[in-house]
Amino acid sequence: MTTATNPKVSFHDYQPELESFRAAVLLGLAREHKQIPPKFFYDERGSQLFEDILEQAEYYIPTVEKRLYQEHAADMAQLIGRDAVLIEPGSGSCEKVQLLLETIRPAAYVPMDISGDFLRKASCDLGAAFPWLHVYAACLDFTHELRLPAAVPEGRRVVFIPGSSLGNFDLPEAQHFLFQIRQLVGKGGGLLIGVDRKKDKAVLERAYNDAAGVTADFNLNLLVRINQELEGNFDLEAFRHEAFYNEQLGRIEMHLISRKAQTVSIDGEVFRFAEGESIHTENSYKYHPQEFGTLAQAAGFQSRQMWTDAGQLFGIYYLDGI
Ligand code: AVJ
Repeated sequence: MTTATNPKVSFHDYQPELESFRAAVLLGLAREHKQIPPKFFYDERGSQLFEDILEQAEYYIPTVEKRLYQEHAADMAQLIGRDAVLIEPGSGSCEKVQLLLETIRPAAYVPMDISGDFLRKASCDLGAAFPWLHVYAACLDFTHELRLPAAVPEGRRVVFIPGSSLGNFDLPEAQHFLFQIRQLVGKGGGLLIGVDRKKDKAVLERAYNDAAGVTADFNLNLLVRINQELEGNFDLEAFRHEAFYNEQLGRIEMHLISRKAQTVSIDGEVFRFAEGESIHTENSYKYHPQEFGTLAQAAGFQSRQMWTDAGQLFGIYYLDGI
């Protein structure tokens, strides 16, 4: 389906898991350690709040990563080659890719996102900003399936994953995801991926506890969603945001902590919370370059180059499918 205004921009809706928010919440809250997967943060308000997180000074990733793309765009483009099919799972507002498009000049760009309205707007804006670009937007849950719209032309496939999205996966999931990417791009395809590095605990914890409380709102928005979409009755005042670095597991953990003993009803089901009990909402794994290299290699990739900042906060890797 093409959009009315720009024939080079098409939108393909694979209707990602319509029922699964309810199932994930009811199952996740029935567990001994309550949890809800982070992909459910991203309704329209959640996607907007995430954009706001990217503006917070404490959240160093966007600034550092942006500078790396600006400084090394030519090197990256050289490795990717002209007329590639550039695929971005979890594309959000498509902001990062814009730093590279003029240099890479791909034959096609395939943004993938679970949030349809957001994806639609981002694709149209991108089409307007880059009139030469062919955009094939795919609305899907990339943690579930990585598929290309049939209309996407042939060409060398390169997957682009900025922003350290890989951090949300635990080790077996990350392994599986990289393997899926390797299957999608094939031998001779490529992967350009930004991965957050292990670093000082205080720096990490500040990044997920910004002073303006935007990350807290982003986390708590999950409860707003449950109230709105699943007839929940969470009292937002009775839960608080918590984020800390679990050094042993090499990950930031985000939780929603019950401020008191209470019960909450969702869709007619009642859930009990003890005072201080948590709903685990997100993990964000951090990788040493060596750790990431080993992980990618096991999935069929060979690291060609890594770019990092002077503070060694963040790494961008280019890898070949082998
Ligand atoms: C989108 C997974 C990369 O882990 O840093 C940011 C999400 N959560 N602040 C991250 C997030 C809270 C982000 N990733």
